[in-house]
Amino acid sequence: MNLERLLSTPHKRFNPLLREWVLVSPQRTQRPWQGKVERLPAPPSLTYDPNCYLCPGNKRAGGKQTPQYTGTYAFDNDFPALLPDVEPLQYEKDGLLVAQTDRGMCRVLCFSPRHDLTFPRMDAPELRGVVDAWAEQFSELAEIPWVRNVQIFENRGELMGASNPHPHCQIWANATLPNLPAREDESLLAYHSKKHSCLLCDYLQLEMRRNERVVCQNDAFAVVVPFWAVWPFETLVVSKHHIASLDQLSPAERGFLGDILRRITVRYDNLFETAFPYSMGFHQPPTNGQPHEAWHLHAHYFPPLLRSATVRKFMVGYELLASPQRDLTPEAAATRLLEAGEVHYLDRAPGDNQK
Ligand code: H2U
Ligand code: ZN
Repeated sequence: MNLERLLSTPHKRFNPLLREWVLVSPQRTQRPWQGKVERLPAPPSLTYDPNCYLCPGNKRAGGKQTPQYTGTYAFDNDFPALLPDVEPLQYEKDGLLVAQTDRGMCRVLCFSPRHDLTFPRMDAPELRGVVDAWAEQFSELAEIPWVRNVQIFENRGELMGASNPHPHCQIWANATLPNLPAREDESLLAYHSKKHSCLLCDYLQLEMRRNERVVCQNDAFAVVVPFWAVWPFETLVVSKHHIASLDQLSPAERGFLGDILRRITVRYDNLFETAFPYSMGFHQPPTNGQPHEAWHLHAHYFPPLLRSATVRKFMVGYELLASPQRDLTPEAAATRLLEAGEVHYLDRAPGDNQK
């Protein structure tokens, strides 16, 4: 059967990474909206903000001093969610009340000393510096014997809960596998043992052949709106080569990673001519010193905006009680992202409509 026949009718799509379904309701995109209208803050205009905890030379909330850094700057989170020295404790009552301590570390990585700079407007050396810092942080944390997962993630924008507009991400490393990396791990391993090939290699080949959801690509990475996307403009960044983690990237591939992330974030900003909010992050294999044949480096972007800079998708009723659901089809979202172009709207000359 042709996908066309599904595009105007309610249907379910399967997410092979999480092994769950998403409900797609394309007939519903025209529904009226009299609900919440978001007010996005104006992006910072100053290169240095004396009140920002992350600007060079300023005092942080915990009292420590941020140095006069010039490139990227990583530091231990002053308010960490995980602690490295916790007593190992287990609690269990009849298999119903189950708890245990988890050991971990949290870091913050500033992308740039410039308060007003965002990922889509960084130049190639600046982007390369961020990718190098990610790879370095991953390697350093993965080498700690008790660390099993290194989660690199960025919350961009107030709407996604970022506490500060200064360009930065967070890195949490802990001694157990969190829910979603654990589910991906199981799915990737199950696929690999059944088909003797890699789920994401096979998926990417399929997407490249069909060219229905590919947004952009370079020599080493491609960005697709996944067939099973939940968020309206969700994307998946997949390495073209079968590599498992950031530390395995060649120098050239590090450049290509910076390039592809800049290009997808330019497209995001161009969609509604706004600093497009999202949560993004990498998924990499468990850091247990084992080879991970089934694993394939990728990043997810989960942006909440739906039809304009002011109307967001809510994960509520049906999503909380039954299953994720979307109206806009992933194919329509990919077309919108393709049309958004790769010249950042703030960098266009006045009167220039070129994208
Ligand atoms: P988010 O913007 O994604 O919340 O990340 C900012 C992190 O920075 C947050 O986890 C930390 C917060 O705990 N932080 C410090 O460690 N020191 C500070 O002075 C301010 C913020
Ligand atoms: Zn700042």
